[in-house]
Amino acid sequence: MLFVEANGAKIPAIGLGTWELRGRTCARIVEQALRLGYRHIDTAQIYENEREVGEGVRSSHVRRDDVFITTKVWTTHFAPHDLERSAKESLVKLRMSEVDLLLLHWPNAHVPLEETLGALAHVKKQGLARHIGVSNFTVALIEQAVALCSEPLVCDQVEYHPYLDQTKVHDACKKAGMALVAYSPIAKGSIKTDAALARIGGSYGKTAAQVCLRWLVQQNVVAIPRTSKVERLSQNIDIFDFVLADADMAEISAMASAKGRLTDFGFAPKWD
Ligand code: 1BO
Repeated sequence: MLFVEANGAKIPAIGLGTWELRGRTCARIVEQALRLGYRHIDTAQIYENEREVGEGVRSSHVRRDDVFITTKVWTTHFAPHDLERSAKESLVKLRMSEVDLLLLHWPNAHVPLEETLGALAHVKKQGLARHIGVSNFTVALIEQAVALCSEPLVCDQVEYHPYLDQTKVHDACKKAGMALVAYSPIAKGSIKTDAALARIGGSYGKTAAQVCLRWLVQQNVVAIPRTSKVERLSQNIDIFDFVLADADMAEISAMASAKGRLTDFGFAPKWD
């Protein structure tokens, strides 16, 4: 497994995303993923599965220190006391003494960013999170956050796949020494049937989804594909034995379109 290093954090390049995985399915898939070699699990308070993620980690018998766990604070808990309480609640549900990475899940214009970041940095200093970062932040918000936070931010977790151009956000992350973590990296499954990616994969003996994940990792991006199918788990980490040629990287990068974004909400920021 490759790692992406960012402001002191060493993040496994492929993680398991758990958005919309619930109950027994979630616990079982986390356990299976760890048994297959995953060392990075991504959850969030709003996913309502932190308890099951913790259960899956324990039943895998992989040492806690060997697993990189990310969770996220929901936007209604951005006032300083709420943020600290929320982080503690997540740890109780996970049955862990700290997470490896704690993120602000989405920007919230109704709470001053400086106050929220102050609380996030405080939670880190208390030892509840080894690293902190943000999610769904635009370039302008990344720049503000970096200027306001007393502790280093290690990533911006955003939607990223070949159909969505994230060059500006990626450049802002690089400038700040932060990693870009890609959620929905196979575009909610639509990459699997992409003819161009399947053709490229043919010359490497890989599937379209594997080519897509390799394209992300080869840009030093962390990807957190979600699946509830065990056979897909193995395929999604079987991407470290080939290298995409420059021409293939460029062809995939040219697929992005203005309509590529799949996750948007009324409360989202004005995207770059
Ligand atoms: C509402 C959750 C979006 C992805 O984490």
